[in-house]
Amino acid sequence: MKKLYIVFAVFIFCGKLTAQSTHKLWYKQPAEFFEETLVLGNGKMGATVFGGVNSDKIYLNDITLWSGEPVNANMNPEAYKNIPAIREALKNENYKLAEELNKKVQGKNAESFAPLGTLEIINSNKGNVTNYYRELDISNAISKVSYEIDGVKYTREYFVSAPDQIMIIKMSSSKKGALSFDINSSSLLQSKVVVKNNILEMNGVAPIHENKGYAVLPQYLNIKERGTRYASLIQIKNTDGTITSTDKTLGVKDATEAVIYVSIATSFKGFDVNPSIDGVAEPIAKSNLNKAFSKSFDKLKSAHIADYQKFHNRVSLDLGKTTAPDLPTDERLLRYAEGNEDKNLEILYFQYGRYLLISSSRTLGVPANLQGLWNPYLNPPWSCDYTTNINVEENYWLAENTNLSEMHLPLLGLIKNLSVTGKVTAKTFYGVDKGWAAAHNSDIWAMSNPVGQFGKEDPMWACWPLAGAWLSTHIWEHYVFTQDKNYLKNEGYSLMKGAAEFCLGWLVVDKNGNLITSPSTSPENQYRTPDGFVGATLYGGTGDLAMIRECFDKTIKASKVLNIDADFRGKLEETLVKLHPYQIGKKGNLQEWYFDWEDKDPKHRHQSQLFGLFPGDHITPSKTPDLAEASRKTLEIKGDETTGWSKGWRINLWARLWDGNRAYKMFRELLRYVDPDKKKTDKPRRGGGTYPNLFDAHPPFQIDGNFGGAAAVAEMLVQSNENEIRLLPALPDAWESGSVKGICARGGFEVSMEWNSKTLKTVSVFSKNGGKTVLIYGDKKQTVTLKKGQKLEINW
Ligand code: FUC
Repeated sequence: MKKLYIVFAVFIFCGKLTAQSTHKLWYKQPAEFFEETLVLGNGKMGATVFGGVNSDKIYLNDITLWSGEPVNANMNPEAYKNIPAIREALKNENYKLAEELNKKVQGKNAESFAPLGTLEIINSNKGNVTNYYRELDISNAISKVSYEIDGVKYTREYFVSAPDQIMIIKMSSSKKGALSFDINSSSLLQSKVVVKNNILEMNGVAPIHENKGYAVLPQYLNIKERGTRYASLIQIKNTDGTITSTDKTLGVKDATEAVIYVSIATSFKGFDVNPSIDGVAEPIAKSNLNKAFSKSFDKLKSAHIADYQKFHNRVSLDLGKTTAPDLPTDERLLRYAEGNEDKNLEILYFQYGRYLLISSSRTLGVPANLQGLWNPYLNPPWSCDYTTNINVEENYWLAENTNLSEMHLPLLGLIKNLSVTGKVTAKTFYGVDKGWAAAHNSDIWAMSNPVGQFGKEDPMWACWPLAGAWLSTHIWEHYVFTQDKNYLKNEGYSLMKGAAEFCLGWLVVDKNGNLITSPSTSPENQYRTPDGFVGATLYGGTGDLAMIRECFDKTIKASKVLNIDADFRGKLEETLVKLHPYQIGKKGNLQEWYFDWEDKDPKHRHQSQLFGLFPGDHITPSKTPDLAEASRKTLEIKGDETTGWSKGWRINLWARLWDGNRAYKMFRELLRYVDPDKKKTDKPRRGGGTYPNLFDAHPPFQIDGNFGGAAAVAEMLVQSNENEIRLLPALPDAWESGSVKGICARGGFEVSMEWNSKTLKTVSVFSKNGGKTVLIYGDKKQTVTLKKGQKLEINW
């Protein structure tokens, strides 16, 4: 017995418990490719860790380091004058002309999220490496590397702290004085590196705008008035050995333990503030470094863990018994992709989505971008910006329901900024005097104009002014989950109203007397007219109208909650009933286009016509069964093979159709193993899925699929609106027994449940602010009324 205990203790000590983990990503080798790295972040600073033995590369990002400067929203002041001619062409069914003219309603493209730099630790202890181990523990947001050389065990521990705004790397060796290494700093941007007072310092500037090849022109360094500055400061605290330095490196010789402090900052001070004149980087980085350097490793670590767990621990999930073997995460994913059961991997993926949001979304006005905040590229895919026709919104689908409401605030901050630039966009591009509009892309400068480089690019994606309508629904979601009336009153409602005002001004009457948008596009699909024209510009696209329905519906609800603006509410109510109604096509599908035209690509990744089913909620199997059935048919026609984010969306759509098994089938496909983009193998595994580090593969890496997939897990377990909570609405057969704690529901409730043999056993509902809701499980309903802070437990 004693022996057994010892064996067990050894396993625990090595961090390699045999039950496969719900909270650890681990590997037996360092990362070679970006999609194998382990990422850390505090919502502002991001670190991408390779964990190499001889050279450990760490990419550093600051979420506020972007190319460009505050946008001049008035960039195409007469663009709106083209709208009547486009409408006329559309009225005459001259789609080719309308498409051409639509290009005149374009502005500049978005700016790009910039990589700050790379920190490299060059290890002086060379030799034969054994027992290599690398992990990221998402229960405490700490990554670790360990290995042995000639009998000496080396360990590294990495975390990025939010309370202390610092990255910490603790290096240690099991043998006294066996640790020696050097650190260097470099950047793909303009930079200068110096070592001063044993601090390795790098200063530089982001490019003023994205240009071909993304070259940062040297003269920008000397133009004081332009561009965001950045700084990175690195200092080492040693217990023994000596600190060494050259003019470009900092190191330690013959130590047993050393702690590396990494502080970064930028001069970004707001979307409308010149980052060169009014902001500084180095003094902020210095001040954070000095404060943190005075604290011990243990103190920093416990503050970091407490801060992170405050969010992480709010939700737990258990999916019942599993027989999957314990494997490194890359092998585990491969095994799962072969169809094997691994419930704890599914939990890990869900919690990893939450981990990524906590780590990337804590900077007001600067939400998680296309790659969260982990970007090593000068010229990242799609500029790593905010694409508003799905991607940035999908990033936030899990924020409220998985109990991370605070992480939603950065997006709500961007919406507020967009309402400022968007007022100019509404007037100058669309001729609408009231309200605000945003278009296909945005960036840290809250750019709201339609993109396309002033007429150079395809209207299929560049010309789409409905982002304000879509984004405004996030404000309602934040309110309806948190019941934060002050936020709605003081800030949220006016933003919603502004988005609705633009829509009111943008709608026109069609030949049947109904209201439609014109011009319209349906992100980013194209139609084929009966005479063979393939285009994007049309009138009355279903997606536009679905977003307007949601925007109006939620704005009406918000005005009722606040008991204000009765006249405006009346106008929205009147307009809602005049919108061109949904059409069911000859194939039984929900029509995407005004007419029952063919799609250029019937399997297209976007499904904006289903917006009302998810993320909206005006289509449901109970309220609108015909439209729900047509939505199902649409999804069937599209098939399940698609990009990462699109799979994430479809899983949520199937969940909303209460088809748990189909949702689960697609969830498994979202977790299909995908090789790193640059890895050369005979039979590369590509397509939408998941990379070895559990990053979502569009491909390339986009974080939206991670967030959409995690949100869908919650959506399969709990669905809600302001009046009701549906329990286990889309439970797949594979999740026969399990329990969940802390899922949030609209109305300000928190739900925990246990189920067995696919049957609900117990449910507990906690009310944040007091209120009434109806619990629905299958055919059974139960009304509950709770006081603020009250919790009710029911044996169902
Ligand atoms: C939209 C999508 C693409 C890609 C890009 C970032 O334009 O259609 O698939 O995800 O955003």
